Amino acid sequence: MTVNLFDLSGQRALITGGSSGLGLALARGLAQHGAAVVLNGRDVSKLDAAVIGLQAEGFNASAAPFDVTDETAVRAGIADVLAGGELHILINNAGIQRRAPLTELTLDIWNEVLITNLTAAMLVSREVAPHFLARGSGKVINILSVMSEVGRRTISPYTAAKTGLKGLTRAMCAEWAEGGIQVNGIGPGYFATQMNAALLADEAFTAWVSGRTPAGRWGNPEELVGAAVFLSSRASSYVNGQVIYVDGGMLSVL
Ligand code: GCO
Repeated sequence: MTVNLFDLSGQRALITGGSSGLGLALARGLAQHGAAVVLNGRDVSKLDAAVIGLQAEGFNASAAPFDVTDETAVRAGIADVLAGGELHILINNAGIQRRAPLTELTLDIWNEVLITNLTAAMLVSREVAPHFLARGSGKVINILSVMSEVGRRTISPYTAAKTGLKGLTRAMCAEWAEGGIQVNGIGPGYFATQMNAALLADEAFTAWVSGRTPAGRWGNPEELVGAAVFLSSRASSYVNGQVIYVDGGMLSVL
């Protein structure tokens, strides 16, 4: 009898920041492997357009519009998601990028990045975990970055947040693994997304990424799906507290 360890049929996944970029690519990828996907976002029209697009492709997709940085909104939003059915997978993908030299950084920008890229993952996971623990199973995937390992000029809040998210991944593992939850991270390298539009428009920077990445190119959002399907599936039932870097080799080579 053939077994497909990566089959997500019967699973329901919530993807924060799911209406565009890597989040939407991950939602489509999990749906392609059988999961029902719930897309979260703050912009309702953008979110609805993404959901309608996935539904038009024949996937089971729905919207969960709430602000992942607002504790009260998260509590109500997760209650709504759970009222719609069981949840099995949480992908903490929501994130922003704000580039500025540290000496010009405002506290507002620092706080905005840290609360969106780090605190939100805690708020959403803290709300979802009790349901996973009650069932004795669940998957939490935090979307880190190569900036969880290295720094680059002008992105200090993002780097601090993504490094913190690596630590939070391990902390969640420490508290929830015994309860049947696998918590892991995925660390993308440089991917061609809207968040990086300014970088992609900069020929010198794009050339630097291609030269600094052993694969010699930027990643395509759908290239992140494999790691997400693996970490969402039975194939990773004994994988916990780990980070899979999908970076074309960038972190492994000087
Ligand atoms: C930047 C980029 C990076 C990448 C990604 C790498 O300004 O250097 O936004 O942060 O997008 O996060 O993993």
